[in-house]
Amino acid sequence: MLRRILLGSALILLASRPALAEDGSELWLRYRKTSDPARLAEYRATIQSLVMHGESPTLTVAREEILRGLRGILDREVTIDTEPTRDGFVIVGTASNLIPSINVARELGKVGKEGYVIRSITVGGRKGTVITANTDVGVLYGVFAFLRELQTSKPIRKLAIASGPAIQIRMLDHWDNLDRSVERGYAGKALWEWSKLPDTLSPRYKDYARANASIGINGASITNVNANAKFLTPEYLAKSAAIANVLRPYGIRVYLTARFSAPIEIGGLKTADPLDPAVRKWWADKTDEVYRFIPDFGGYVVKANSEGQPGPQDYKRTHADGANMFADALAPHGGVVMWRAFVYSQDVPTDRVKQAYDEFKPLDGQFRDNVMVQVKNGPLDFQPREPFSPLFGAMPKTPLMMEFQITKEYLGQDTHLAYLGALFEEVLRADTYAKGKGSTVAKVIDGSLHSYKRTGIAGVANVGSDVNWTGSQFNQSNWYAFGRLAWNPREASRDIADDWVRETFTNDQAAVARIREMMIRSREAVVNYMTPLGLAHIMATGHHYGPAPWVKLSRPDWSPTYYHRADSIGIGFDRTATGSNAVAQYFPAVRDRYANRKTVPDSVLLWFHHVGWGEKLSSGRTLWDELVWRYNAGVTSVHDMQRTWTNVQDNVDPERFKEVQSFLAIQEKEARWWRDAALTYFQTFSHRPIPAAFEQPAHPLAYYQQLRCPADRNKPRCEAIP
Ligand code: GCV
Repeated sequence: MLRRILLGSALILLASRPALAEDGSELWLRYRKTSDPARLAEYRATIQSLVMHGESPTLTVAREEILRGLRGILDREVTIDTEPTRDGFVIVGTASNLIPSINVARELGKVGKEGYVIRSITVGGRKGTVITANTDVGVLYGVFAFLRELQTSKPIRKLAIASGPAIQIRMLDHWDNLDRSVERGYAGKALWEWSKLPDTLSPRYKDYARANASIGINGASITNVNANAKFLTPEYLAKSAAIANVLRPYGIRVYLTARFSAPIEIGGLKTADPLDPAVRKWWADKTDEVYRFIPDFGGYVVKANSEGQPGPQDYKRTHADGANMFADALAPHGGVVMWRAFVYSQDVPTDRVKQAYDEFKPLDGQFRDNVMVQVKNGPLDFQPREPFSPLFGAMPKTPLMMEFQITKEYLGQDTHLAYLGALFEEVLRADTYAKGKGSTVAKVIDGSLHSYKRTGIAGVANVGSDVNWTGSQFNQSNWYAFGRLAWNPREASRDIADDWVRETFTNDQAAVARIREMMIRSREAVVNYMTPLGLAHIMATGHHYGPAPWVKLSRPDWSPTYYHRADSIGIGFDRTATGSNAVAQYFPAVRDRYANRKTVPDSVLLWFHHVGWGEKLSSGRTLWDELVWRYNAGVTSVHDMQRTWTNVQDNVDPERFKEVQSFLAIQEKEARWWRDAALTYFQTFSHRPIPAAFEQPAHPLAYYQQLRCPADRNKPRCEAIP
């Protein structure tokens, strides 16, 4: 009787204990108990004790992480041993911390400073696993990689993994402001609580560092490229230093954005001329001061003479003069300057997409060794699809960094589901033909094509103060995919999505496949319902959220009409020799393919050509019908995504299931809005009907033109959209 009463109260207790909230805050580091019983038995047998020698802040966090991960995944504690004296040991450490009988020198010789080796081994007749590296941070990366194997339910009895990063600097660029607003941020406020720093350290800084280290990110530029000189004052350097102290054990270096006019604004000088000795001395002294605060400071990221930012051209100097001034200040400390190539001006009469190449290509060879030129993936501005920037391959003497945008400024921001792994992969695999076939963009940025001594890749961060970090559950996958591709730009985005789904949601085979395929197709869905066939920049002015292809501003280079050029004859920007000839900036094989109407892929057709409404495309449809078809395909894809998500309901926790479901509903509504707004507008030029087989727009053009959709996610959305 007593037993029954006790049992009963235990049940009540269990029932009343709140379930662990699945709010997305744990990202892909959830470390839940392995669900497959056979796999769990394998893990418990293979992982019984942890042997870990060596002391350092990085090894301490590696130990913390492996214990935390194993506790969750195995659902029990592992024994801590000093020697591998039993089967199922896991020995972790740099080669110098391992016991001499473990010889992994050959593998370690191949993985570089930050790489790791994970191998199943036998020591003194005992079976176990070694996680080792040449450096402490390599060990940390190895720990995360091992935990990933477990989280993705891989067999671990015969491990033989050796991996090192292909790119040296793998960083996030935060566009975070002093007031905690985030330029193009859709996940709440900035992570950095400037007013509380340096005395208060949010626990999120450490979780941010863990998440980054788990995917190999080793740098963070923590301030907006539209820079504020105040960040370079001692008061703010102390705050940045406090952040750097938290990130350091995780192998992450802090970078800051440098406002070109800082010598005037906070230095009391009359000029910021990069050739002026007083200015040069000011930057040298300032940089010495930065290193006193942050001894392992990575360097500066600079946006100059771009969108109103000050720069060397204000003093009739070149971008090389400007970049070299910073480079000289940083060189004694081993720092680098990342000089952005995102420059264009309405005063330059050429096609905006030509301007970065025209400006920077002639400067190849004029930059100091510690200058890296940071180039956006496409020649315009992070559109749902652009061809790769022609600068890739064109500057063999200057290390070019890739700049991707993880925050989806032009791809539906927080609510629309668009897996960017597919976009990143498309760009990285694009062939520049700089040195013949196979000269991919990946080979440019990993340095192998031009033997760059420095290599780097940056992603504009999508993280903020939201509980789920990124504004939506699926936006986490873009942070994840960026890190994974930064480590290995040749990895398939599909495999990365597979891992992410397993770590984030479920290991159920069928559900994984469904969610993964939904992700893979999601980017093309967005391309189709926003900017199919190579259209670009037809988003609403300013916030860039909804459609506004009709907008014509006093600045043509910000005007949708400038980009789509629709008229009674057709649509598209002629960038061939009969137009702006931007296509000539590519190497001949690419140039000829894009310039020729017969060979240009449909995906970038209207980027390079003005095409008649009635012209036939490869599908056999006229351009107009193809446009209608694609816009509708985009909407249909979102319906498919909704169906897929419903089908995995049983495999996903209710909290996150609901959130994703509600966002998909927004996406469906807004995909139709995009389609109907764009088609009713373009129809005023084509004068062709939307074939009867397709859903007809619910409203006339004037209705769509008066809709306003605020950028701020906390304001009401475009509720009136049918
Ligand atoms: C930081 C786009 C964005 C701007 C951004 C700029 C850049 O134009 O809309 O917000 O400014 O790119 O990359 O510098």
